Amino acid sequence: MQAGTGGTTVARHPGSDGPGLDAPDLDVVVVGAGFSGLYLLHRLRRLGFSARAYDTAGDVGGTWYWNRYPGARCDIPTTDYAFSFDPELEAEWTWTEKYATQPEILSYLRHVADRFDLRRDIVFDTAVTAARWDDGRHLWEVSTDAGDAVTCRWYVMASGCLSVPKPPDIPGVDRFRGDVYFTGRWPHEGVDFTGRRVAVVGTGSSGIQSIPLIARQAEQVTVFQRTPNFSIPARNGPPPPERLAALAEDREAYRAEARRSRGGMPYEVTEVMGATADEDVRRERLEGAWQRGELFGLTGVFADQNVNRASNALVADMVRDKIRGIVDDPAVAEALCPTTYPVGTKRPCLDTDYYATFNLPHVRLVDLRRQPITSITETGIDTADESFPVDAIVYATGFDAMTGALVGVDITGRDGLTLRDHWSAGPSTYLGLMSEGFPNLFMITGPGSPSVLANMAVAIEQHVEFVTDALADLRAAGYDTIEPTPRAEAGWNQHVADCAAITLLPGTDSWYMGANVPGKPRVFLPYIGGVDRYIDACEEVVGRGYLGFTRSGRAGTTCNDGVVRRMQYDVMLLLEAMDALALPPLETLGAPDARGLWAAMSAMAPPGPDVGDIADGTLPGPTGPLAYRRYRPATPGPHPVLCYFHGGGWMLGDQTADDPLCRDLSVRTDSVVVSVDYRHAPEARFPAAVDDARAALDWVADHAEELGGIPGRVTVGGYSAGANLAAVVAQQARDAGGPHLAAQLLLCPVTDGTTEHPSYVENGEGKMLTAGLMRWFWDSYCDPSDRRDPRASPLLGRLEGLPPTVVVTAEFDPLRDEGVAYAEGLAATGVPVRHVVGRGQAHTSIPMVDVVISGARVRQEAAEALRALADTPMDVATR
Ligand code: NA7
Repeated sequence: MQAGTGGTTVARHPGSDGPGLDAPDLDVVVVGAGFSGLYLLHRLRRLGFSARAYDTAGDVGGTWYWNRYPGARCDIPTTDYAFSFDPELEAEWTWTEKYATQPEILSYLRHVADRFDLRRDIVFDTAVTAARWDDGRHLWEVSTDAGDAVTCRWYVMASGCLSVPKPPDIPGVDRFRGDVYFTGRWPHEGVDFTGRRVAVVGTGSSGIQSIPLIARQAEQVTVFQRTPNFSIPARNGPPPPERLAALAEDREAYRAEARRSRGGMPYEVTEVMGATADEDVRRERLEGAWQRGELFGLTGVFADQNVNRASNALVADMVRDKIRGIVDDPAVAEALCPTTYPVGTKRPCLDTDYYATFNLPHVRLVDLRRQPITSITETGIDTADESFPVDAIVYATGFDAMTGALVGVDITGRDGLTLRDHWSAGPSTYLGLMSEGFPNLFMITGPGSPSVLANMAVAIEQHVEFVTDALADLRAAGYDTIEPTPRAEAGWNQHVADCAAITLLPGTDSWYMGANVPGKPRVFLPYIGGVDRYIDACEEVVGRGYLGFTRSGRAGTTCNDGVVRRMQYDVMLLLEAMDALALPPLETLGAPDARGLWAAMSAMAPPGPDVGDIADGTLPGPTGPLAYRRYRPATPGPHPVLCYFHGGGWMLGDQTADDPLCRDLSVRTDSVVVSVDYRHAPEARFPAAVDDARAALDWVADHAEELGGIPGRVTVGGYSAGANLAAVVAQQARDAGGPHLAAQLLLCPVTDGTTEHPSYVENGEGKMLTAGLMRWFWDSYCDPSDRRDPRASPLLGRLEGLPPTVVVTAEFDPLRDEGVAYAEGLAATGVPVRHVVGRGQAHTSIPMVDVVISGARVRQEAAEALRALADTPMDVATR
């Protein structure tokens, strides 16, 4: 690997030509000997690095060493929940079930340890308690609870996402004199519940898996449920024949497909939208998910179920109906039905006979929402209404997920910074792999990586390969430290949060959000963009010379700063979908066909939100009537009025073309929106559209009251070329002494007749509005000699005295810079301006209501800014 392409070598390393740095005891120390630790040791050894792993357990296995409770199984099919790095290993191991039991998975991991002779580099029954970075010697000093102290160049936390059980936060928890068990720390010899009265607290996956088996033995089982979970039958049995057949046919292709998939295993991805699908299609898909018994089946019934509440409710209703069909007692069935959060926003479960267990006479459900636990007592559990004497309590109360194990070790990075302090407001990582200030510290499946939302086996293998390949690359290039830059890390955190924000998941109190641990910061912890997208990002980082990392060593110091993902996730998907359609560029079609295509695409868009009422009409234009459509909010009027002009490069569309956007603006700004058509190029060239827009504005202002508006509270606005017209007529209204405008709203406006701005170069290709298309629009609309006329290029007009203005720009828009210039120009002349930056947006994404969900935040910000500005005293600068 070459030193960073495009990177900047800024300094020579102090010891680069000298005797070299202190040699550490080991190249690598690994914490954990589960899936991650085992594969790390194997790969590190093969690459010639010395390595040692520590684990508090007495043997290998990680989560499968500890979680020995009855019924513990994986809930990804075991055909997929296994290592894929060695075809021989795969060939020699045969799983007996679709979802293997904990003992079978543990035997597999023991087999892996034996086969690759890994135990000789693992220290068991030993916890790493502290790790301190020595910045002078470029190494980590690692200490253990056995009193060992060892130095290493690289330190890898392979400590698992769900490995630190959460202490039950229940009053009186230490008082109980009977037997206490934690599902995550189950006795190795097993537990016989025969003849005993057992309480189980917690109904997550561990509770749901164990309760039916505990009920087979115990004399009495009382389940204390705080939040019901969505669970579907696992339908366990032999490994799925279709997956076995696909693996037998082409193992490598199957494994590659897993890595190119959203969840880390091959799975059919549907395009069926729950919100719009026919009833019989819905029914078939819902029943199919219930019958199939796979988690990704439940979370992927409909393409929109994780972003659209109505679609999600279809899936939730299906599970609730099934629960009601299984559980005999309607009151118990209702208590088992999750109703307070969308399905999939807490980790759903797979079960075997879970709901039917509540039909057994000796099993009782206690709904803690109705009768909360007041205290654990010496003899049992007291709720607000009752006392429950029991012989044993099983706590299935979950884990300090994703960060617990990482901050559980006292890790101190550069300048005495501890990881706990660095993450006090929530974890901050680059790619979920590293954190700034902690050189040479890697995390396997850390927060900010797909991890718990994916097939962990695939997530782990990919991380281990990234880390070990990175170490080999560093060694080859003469570096001995690597650390993310603050900018790269902040950019990744933003991307992780942006991806989550599109979905319903951050709205639910779940361990994905850290909500199950009192006092833990609420941050969406895993990366929800998918294994495939995540791997793309990792590959791009490496391909671009370790983008976002600083590397140092005898080769010097190379800082290759940058952000790997700046575009909003849904904008990226939109652009890819448009690419896949391979539509001819509009500018090659001629105006009539371009209009046809434009109209066809507009017709496919979701309708946008409901408004109070919509009416169509005409108003007098300079050469004939102009059609308009009026949107009135459902709230009591009168309302401010927004006179709106549609986008389409002065050539395409009409007063209804931006229907979803106009509805959205009406709702968000609580305004009557009057969308007025105007004459289009090339038939009617500049300044026909301006003249029409001017006449329309005058008419709307004169008729504000009839339109349901407040006289004198008229705003002008538009999108793209429509925003150009809005800006122009606002200047004209100022010059003519009226109409008085409360504000103007310019969404991605054209303000300048040149196509020279840097944003044209950066975003001129591949983002729907291209530089070529924009040139065609200009050429069709306006002679080159007219383009410096302020009626074409309002940026060149006089900006003083314009009404308060909201300018919205999109980061990936050829028009971005002229929008920015207009906002800056207005502000420089004292016009009150709010510049709303559509971070990660493209020109066409901001108005795509209910298609690009991230655009809603931008429109909301613009609407709030408009309300705030329009409410400022008007004698400031309006004439
Ligand atoms: P989970 O999924 O975190 O479930 C823990 C359960 O314990 C959940 O029902 C909690 O209710 C409940 N809980 C936690 N604290 C309390 C208190 N104080 N009182 C009553 N109930 C409580 O952990 P699991 O071990 O089941 O599963 C973890 C993951 O492991 C699983 O998703 C798979 O990925 C494998 P709450 O929902 O917080 O109201």
